[in-house]
Amino acid sequence: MRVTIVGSGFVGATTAMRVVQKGLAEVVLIDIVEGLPQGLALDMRQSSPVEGFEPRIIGTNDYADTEGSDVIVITAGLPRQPGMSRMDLLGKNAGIVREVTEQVASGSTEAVIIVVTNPLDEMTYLAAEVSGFPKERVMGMAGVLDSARLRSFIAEKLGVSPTTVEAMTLGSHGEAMIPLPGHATVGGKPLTDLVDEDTLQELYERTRNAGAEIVEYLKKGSAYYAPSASIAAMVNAIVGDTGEVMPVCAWCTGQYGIEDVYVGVPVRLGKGGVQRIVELDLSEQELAALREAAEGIRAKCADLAKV
Ligand code: TXD
Repeated sequence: MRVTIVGSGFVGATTAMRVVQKGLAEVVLIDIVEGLPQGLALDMRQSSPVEGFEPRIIGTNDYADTEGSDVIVITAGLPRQPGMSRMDLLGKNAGIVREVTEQVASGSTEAVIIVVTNPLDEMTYLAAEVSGFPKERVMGMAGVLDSARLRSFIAEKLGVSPTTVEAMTLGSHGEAMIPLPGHATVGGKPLTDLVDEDTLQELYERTRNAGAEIVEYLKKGSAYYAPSASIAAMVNAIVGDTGEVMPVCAWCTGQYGIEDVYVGVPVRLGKGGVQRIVELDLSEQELAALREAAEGIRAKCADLAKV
């Protein structure tokens, strides 16, 4: 199995490290900056005897080296600066995502693409359009991260291990995410039995702003440890054909009454990408919010034609 990671910045590099360290696949790390992916890959290879991993990792600036990849992760682009919204990034990153998708897709026509670059939903749509790949082989990473953030905040609030917390968010990435209180559990107990409504809202609010909270601290650049962990979980599901259900930015074809648009929904992830969109029992309110998020994304994707 071969995974190409386009963009060797913070998210790309930490993802590469996680993928080889977990032994999931060999990795090709590529960037426009000469020497950067080569240096990082060399450094990571030198950690292999200590960490005890075997997969090959190379760094390159040449797309010929990425040929025959099974999974392509697109992280190339500019990260948000303090005060910058994800939409501010649209124009800048659309050009980059268009260019890298054209180059990487032609040599790996059977690959599954995971888009990470922001604004996530729109960049996922763009990569699908530019690659011409079947939509089930192009998806975006956001829901796993938003859900992980919510799960970690719940665990902190209740003073329990984060491994005992299950929760899922759907919809658009970030500010427009939709938490599903009815599907959140702590040690198997419904979250709604353990915290009051105010606490629930406080947890959701913090999750919505989680990316911005980190950007404010870091000043330069945005989060990468939780994002790369989330990407690696998706790579694991695809290369290992695990069939795990995860919230992913996926192309809907009528599920939840939503058609022909990318939006965050639970999917069964495995060989070949999105194997099925899972239709959960949602409340009227959640369903309405999901449809609204989908229409918001549809409108922003139409803006792509103008940039
Ligand atoms: O949940 C999510 N989807 C996200 C998204 C979570 C975290 C970060 N998110 C977005 O990922 C973020 O807003 C950015 O749009 C991307 C990458 O974030 P990262 O923090 O890794 O940014 P860096 O460190 O600036 O790295 C970007 C790299 C950098 O090395 C550039 O040289 C490279 O992208 N780059 C390119 N590589 C190849 N080809 C081209 N054209 C190119 N342009 C820039």
